[in-house]
Amino acid sequence: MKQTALERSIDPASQSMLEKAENDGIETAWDRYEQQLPQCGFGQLGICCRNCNMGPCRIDPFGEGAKNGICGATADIIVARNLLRMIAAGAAAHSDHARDAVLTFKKMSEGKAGSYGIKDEAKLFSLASEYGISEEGKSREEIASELANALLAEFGKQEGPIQYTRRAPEARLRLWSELGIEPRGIDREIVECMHRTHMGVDNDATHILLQGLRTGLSDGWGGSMIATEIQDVLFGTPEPKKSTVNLGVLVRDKVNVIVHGHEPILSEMIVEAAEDPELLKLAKEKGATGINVAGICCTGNETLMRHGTPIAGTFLQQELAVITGAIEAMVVDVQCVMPALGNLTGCYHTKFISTSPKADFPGTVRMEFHEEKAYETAKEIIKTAVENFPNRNFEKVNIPEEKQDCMVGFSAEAILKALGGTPDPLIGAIAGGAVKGIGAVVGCNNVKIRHNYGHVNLVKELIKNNVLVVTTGCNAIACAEAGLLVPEAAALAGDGLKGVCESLGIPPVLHMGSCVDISRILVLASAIANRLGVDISDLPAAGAAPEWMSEKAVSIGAYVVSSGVFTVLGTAPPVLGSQAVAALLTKGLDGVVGASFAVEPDPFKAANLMLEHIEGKRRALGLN
Ligand code: CUV
Ligand code: SF4
Repeated sequence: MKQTALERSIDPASQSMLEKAENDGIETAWDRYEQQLPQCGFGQLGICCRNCNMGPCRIDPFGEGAKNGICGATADIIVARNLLRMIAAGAAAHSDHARDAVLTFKKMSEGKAGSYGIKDEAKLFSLASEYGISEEGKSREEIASELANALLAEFGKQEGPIQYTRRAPEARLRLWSELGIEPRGIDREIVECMHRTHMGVDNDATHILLQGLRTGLSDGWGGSMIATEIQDVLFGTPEPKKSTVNLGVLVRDKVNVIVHGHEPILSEMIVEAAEDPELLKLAKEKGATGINVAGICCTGNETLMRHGTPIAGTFLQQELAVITGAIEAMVVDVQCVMPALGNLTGCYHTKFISTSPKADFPGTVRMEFHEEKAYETAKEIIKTAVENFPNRNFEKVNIPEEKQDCMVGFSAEAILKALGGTPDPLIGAIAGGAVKGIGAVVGCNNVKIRHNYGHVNLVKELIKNNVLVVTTGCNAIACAEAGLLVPEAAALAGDGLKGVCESLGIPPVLHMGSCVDISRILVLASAIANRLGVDISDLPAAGAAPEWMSEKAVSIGAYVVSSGVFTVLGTAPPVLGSQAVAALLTKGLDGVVGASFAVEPDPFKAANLMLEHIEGKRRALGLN
């Protein structure tokens, strides 16, 4: 049975575009999901293995058929190995993004990246001092160059520690070291995952999963944190600002350019190029009143956080944006970009422009980006979009009305500043019970869950129960679309949280950035834990990824839980084919890293699990 638009999304703008897709005879991810049903049971349970060419092997989940692969691998081994490969891929994605950001930073310091500069000097100095780089007698560029080398070394290091892990509370560091899961070098951990999962290497589920935790940590406190920090130096550390979200940010009489993917390196330039007088003049000549840049996914979050550039939608709205018929160019870099956009853009006038040397898709115009000529490439891209404006078929255009105001830009620095420079007022509010605790809600959309239903309901339930929510990624966009990122949303919060938000003038849900910016949440959690002299696992805090889908989310789960934060997943990862692995993830890890996972698709029940956890931590701290 085909789902209706109403069943597919809770968002009215998305519903109307799903209906338009239907009328235009266009297929979306939801249709393709239905074509996939029923999905393969072996795959869902994680019990098929293709790691060598004696296979593929699969284990019979009912215990009647094969219990072992040809090499003798059990369900436990196969499930654990498959999970480790997911973590490796996710950590690789975040960390390779970080590497490129650092390489840009290095080129900038050598004067070889024309249009880039140092936007946050204070952060440059503080990052350098963490590495023991002295400022004396050096230019900013020299310091930047030394810092770039130190950061690049984190990837190829053979022995740890990764410097930013030192930001974690003392007790956490001791625990990691006792468990032998302190990451050594970022690339080393990822390579070791691939080695261990090769046929005939690591064949003990627990042993395999410990490597998963270590690799996750090399992402959260390594790759992701490096990406966040260095992007702040290059583009500025986000500060609170206002913007708008949802498909209604597209403008009928302007050239609409979407930036989609994950890396802000090029999109920063695109935002700038869109204001270039020469291009604005050209836009007028082509009959448009201006140029409108809007984001999707985390590239969108990056430009939103730093410039207030509007966001057109979440992961599952990438196709819907094209279906408006009003997009002149869909500009993509890496990650979470559906190859389906190739066919889809072909049905409209939209130019699909791929920019990363690493990522191409069917039907793209390649406009490869290199730092040396970043601004020129960005101008070229905008020009292509502008010249495409006359090709727009206005009869096919239908832009939903819906757009929502939002307040964004809550970096850890900005939150501390809003609190007057220290976490004390927040700690006071938590101790006094006005704020019960902190909920970190993150992650993607997933067609298996009604679009934004999990995100919005979970977050609403938390704030109603006086849990302050910090958010990143597509959860943040979903919350923004639901109107939760404005100070007025305090009205939806419980009395305690409402009072705190009103006195500070902040929303009850704080947008901390893109997915790599989950590292900002780690920094904030550490600041609070360190101030209290406790471990992160002692804090009344819990995490959730209600609609996650990407391998990156698995790596995030690994580092968030190993950092001591109980985390609820809205969809089950492919591990249920092994009782041992499932039990380890949902219970066993508690005794190891002081936190574990739960799986709960119902956002109301998920919120309850988080609230119970927070209450338990409050009791243990002697709070009420
Ligand atoms: Ni990186 S990883 S769908 S964009 S949050 Fe959005 Fe965030 Fe998931 Fe991708
Ligand atoms: Fe089969 Fe073992 Fe090869 Fe996997 S590694 S495909 S279980 S023989």
